[in-house]
Amino acid sequence: MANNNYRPEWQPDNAGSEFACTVMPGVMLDGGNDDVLKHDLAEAEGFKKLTAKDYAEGLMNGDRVKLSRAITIIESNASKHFELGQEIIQDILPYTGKAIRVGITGVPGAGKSTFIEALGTYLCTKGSKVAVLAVDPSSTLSKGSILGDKTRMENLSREKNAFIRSSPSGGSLGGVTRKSRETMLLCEAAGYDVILVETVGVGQSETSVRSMVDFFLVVVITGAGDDLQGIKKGIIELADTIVVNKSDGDNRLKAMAAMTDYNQVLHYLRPPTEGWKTKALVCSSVTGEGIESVWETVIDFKGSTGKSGVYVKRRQEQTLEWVRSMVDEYLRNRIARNNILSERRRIIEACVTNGKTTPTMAAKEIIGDIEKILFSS
Ligand SMILES: Nc1nc2c(ncn2[C@@H]2O[C@H](COP(=O)(O)OP(=O)(O)OP(=O)(O)O)[C@@H](O)[C@H]2O)c(=O)[nH]1
Ligand SMILES: [Mg+2]
Repeated sequence: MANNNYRPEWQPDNAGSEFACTVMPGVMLDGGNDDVLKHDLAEAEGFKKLTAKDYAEGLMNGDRVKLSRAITIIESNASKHFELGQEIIQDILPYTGKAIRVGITGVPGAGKSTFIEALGTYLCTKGSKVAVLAVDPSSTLSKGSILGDKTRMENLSREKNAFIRSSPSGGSLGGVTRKSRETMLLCEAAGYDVILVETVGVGQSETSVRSMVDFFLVVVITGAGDDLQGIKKGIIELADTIVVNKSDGDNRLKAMAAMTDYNQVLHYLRPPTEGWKTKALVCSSVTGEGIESVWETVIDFKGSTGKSGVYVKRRQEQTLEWVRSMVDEYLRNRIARNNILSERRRIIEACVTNGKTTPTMAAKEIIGDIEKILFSS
């Protein structure tokens, strides 16, 4: 450290105020006299002392601070937090499941966050409590994305009935998905009746979000003349509705034309939800036009799939699938982390590559090793 002002040591000696960068003092374990630090530590102590029951009661009374902290516990990778987190989930479980869970995806820049801002604000004015979660299971690099979103959701973040939370970052795919699902349950117990989940990043996030929501909405835009190719067919096949966004100003007619094109394509695709016909709609997240009819579509969906039993059946399947995927992931990790197994596998795989053993024999040997090392007691 160059001097007592906690300036970084690489800063030139004659640096003026244009070097705005300062370095925070480190955590003083004892003898520190920093009031802010003491306050933080005291708060962290209190935080630890709360029981699962305290959290459960707090969040059911609509205490947003306790909700936030319960989510932090769920997101923590520490094992002591894991136990507490599970106890909280167990306590609140009877009070979950009442919200409608809506997943929102779309290419970067399609306007997902702006759409959520418009829809969320609309729902709050109608008396709903709206929780917005961003899920990014595919990447640990986009930790900062929610910061951009907070500014894009400026009105919504001021609503007292809205709660916005970024994705947990880091950890395995299954870990992030678990955290997002449990966060959703916490929000439901806290009385949020609409959960909007934005997918951030690309890759597996769409399927992972599809597997945790009731209704899946794909936001698209008109563009360089390749509207229908611009978005992967696989994603369209997951959609319960397609929303052509940015239908305003000069773009309005183009958006309407795109909606017609999408409706034609949808005609030939099998919808992902039994008994529900996926339709394309238009809206503008800036002017708000069309937002209400998007929501009416969600309500229609809930009504008709609720009546047919598809709604409940999907939730049950999703929950069981989640349990199975956690077991799968546990087993995969245990195998991958075992050094002896890794070394054995490497040798056997080399034998396959150079033709010394057949794929079937190799698989048999690898499985034999797994049985012997991990499962023979
Ligand atoms: N004209 C117009 N612009 C919009 C509309 N919706 C979003 N935008 C603009 O489009 C840009 C991207 O919007 P975002 O909401 O950040 O898009 P996103 O899909 O969340 O983007 P990522 O989170 O980066 O994937 C912003 O500049 C918005 O102001 C709309 O309905 N009309
Ligand atoms: Mg966004």
